[in-house]
Amino acid sequence: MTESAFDAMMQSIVDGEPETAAALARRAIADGLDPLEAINRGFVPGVSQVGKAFGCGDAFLPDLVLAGEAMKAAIAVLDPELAKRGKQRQTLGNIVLGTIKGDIHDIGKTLVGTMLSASGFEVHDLGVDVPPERFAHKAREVGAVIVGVSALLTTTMVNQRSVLEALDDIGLRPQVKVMVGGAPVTRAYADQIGADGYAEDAIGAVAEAKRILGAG
Ligand code: HCB
Repeated sequence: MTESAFDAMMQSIVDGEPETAAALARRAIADGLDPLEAINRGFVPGVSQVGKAFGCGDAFLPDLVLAGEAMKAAIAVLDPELAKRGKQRQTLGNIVLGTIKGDIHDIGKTLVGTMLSASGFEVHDLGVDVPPERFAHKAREVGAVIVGVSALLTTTMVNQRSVLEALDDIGLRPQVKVMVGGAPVTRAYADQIGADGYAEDAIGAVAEAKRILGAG
């Protein structure tokens, strides 16, 4: 796969073209490219570029929406391929995953879920805008070993702490571990709120989940 193919993937996100993004994803699979490499070297640089432009006023909400839709179209093609590669592994435990209350960003969270299930975890994805208590009750219902909480906004990352409190309220701390992530979240922030783990990306989330459980 040439650099120009990765550039085309990036550009399809910047231009907000779901059909082009999906076609490039299909071609990547046909060419035998690792789907994760397509995501990390092709498509993610596109959302990063749009995010930066939005941050400094050079792009607007419709650009963000279109970039998100193009990214989703690419991931929808690559996702089954990622899952296929991780099939037939032993179950490492149940993980409850979701994007925190007030936040509807789900692309990264979904990717984390795919990689975790491809690596042998049973993932219960609660979706977006999830209240802290819902994470806790689902964790109890499925006997989760880890709760993964995503936040993409500085205004919603503060709610990640409430998930720890909600788990504590129903007696699930410290046995149920909490792993946080999302663009504004850092290891220092995770430590500050008392989370057990933090990951910068989906691959890191798998390694971190195993580390937390001592299964690394
Ligand atoms: Co959104 N948005 N957005 N957005 N958005 C961001 C996040 C900004 C950083 C853009 C900017 O200003 N530079 C910004 C947040 C600023 C801030 O708070 N500091 C922002 C804003 C402001 C907003 C709105 C408020 C805009 C508005 O309405 N005025 C609004 C908020 C809506 C809401 O949630 N209530 C909004 C809306 C949108 C959409 C709907 C248009 C769209 C989301 C579509 C969707 O998700 N279905 C969107 C998008 C696409 C973005 C950017 C461009 C990309 C996000 C993304 O998908 N990244 C983003 C800019 C950016 O992040 N660079 C921008 C790609 C994925 C793969 O990365 O970081 O999500 P990720 O996930 C990684 C990683 O963090 C980690 O692994 C993932 C996979 O590698 N990880 C975990 C994530 N969760 C984890 C959990 C774990 O346990 C472990 C690891």
